[in-house]
Amino acid sequence: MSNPGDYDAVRKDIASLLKQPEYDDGSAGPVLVRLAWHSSGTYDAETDTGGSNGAGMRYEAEGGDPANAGLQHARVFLEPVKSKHTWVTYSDLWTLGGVEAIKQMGGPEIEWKAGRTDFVDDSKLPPRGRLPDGAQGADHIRFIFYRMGFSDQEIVALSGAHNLGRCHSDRSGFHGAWVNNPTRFSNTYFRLMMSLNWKEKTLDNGVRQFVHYDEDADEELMMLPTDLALLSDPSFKPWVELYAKDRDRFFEDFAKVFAKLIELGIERDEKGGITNIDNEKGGYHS
Ligand code: CCH
Repeated sequence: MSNPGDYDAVRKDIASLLKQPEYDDGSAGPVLVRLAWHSSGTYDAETDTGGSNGAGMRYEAEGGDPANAGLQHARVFLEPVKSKHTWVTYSDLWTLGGVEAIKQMGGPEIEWKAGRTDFVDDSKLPPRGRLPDGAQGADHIRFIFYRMGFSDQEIVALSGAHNLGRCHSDRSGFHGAWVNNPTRFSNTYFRLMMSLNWKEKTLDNGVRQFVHYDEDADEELMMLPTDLALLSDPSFKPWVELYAKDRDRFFEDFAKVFAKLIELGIERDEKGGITNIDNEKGGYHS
């Protein structure tokens, strides 16, 4: 147990659980980043619904969305941190988990603010189907990310998170990692997207993705149809080119846009206190 508000103690415990020799590429980091993203990425600016507040993924309506398959691993990894620091809310813990994992994997420092609550405000519940589908193209990506209020530049910067982790046949149906070292944050995803020769492949389960095989590498690399849509779209492409050649600019832009992602749906006063959450309206208690 730590003192309520001691987020440095929480960060330390997140950092020390990242090493998981038995899991994937030996790190819980990538799946924690995906948890932070999926908990926030349900936001709809027009109706002001969805977003990280409320940690709705604990319940079947959101947690059982097929788009969230596999994220229970991330939640289980974080559970000992929650048991130790009982005062931290799940919604703060899940967003901080992503931020701390990115930092520990060599990525930028991302601004993170506390204060999310675990009350599920029934009037803000997102319907299923708000997260992107990797089998689609540029129109779909814009439809999903414009709904949250992101620009083309921000969409490309955020997509750079695919430098981390991998696809799992039993979760999304896609298979493989985007880069050879998927537990190190860098701009390699953009560099490989531009420099390798990607070939379409239909997996045994019928899912279509793009692959590159190099004899010297341990494993075939992959790209989703949505990843390569960034390269074929005239407004996305210049950002892919910039981030492929300017790592520092990518880190800077990624840090800004990830901070924006995890704040979607949250309004704060000058002191950082959240002003638009009504605990009284909560439908469930944590
Ligand atoms: Fe992603 N992502 N993502 N993604 N993603 C997957 C895995 C990760 C899409 C589809 C998939 C973002 C945007 C998109 C991560 C971070 C981000 C997988 C494999 C699919 C499919 C899931 C599996 O099988 O386990 C699509 C489509 C889009 C946009 O169009 C954004 C934005 C972020 C974060 C900023 C991370 C990290 C992973 C790896 C997870 C892991 O378990 O290793």
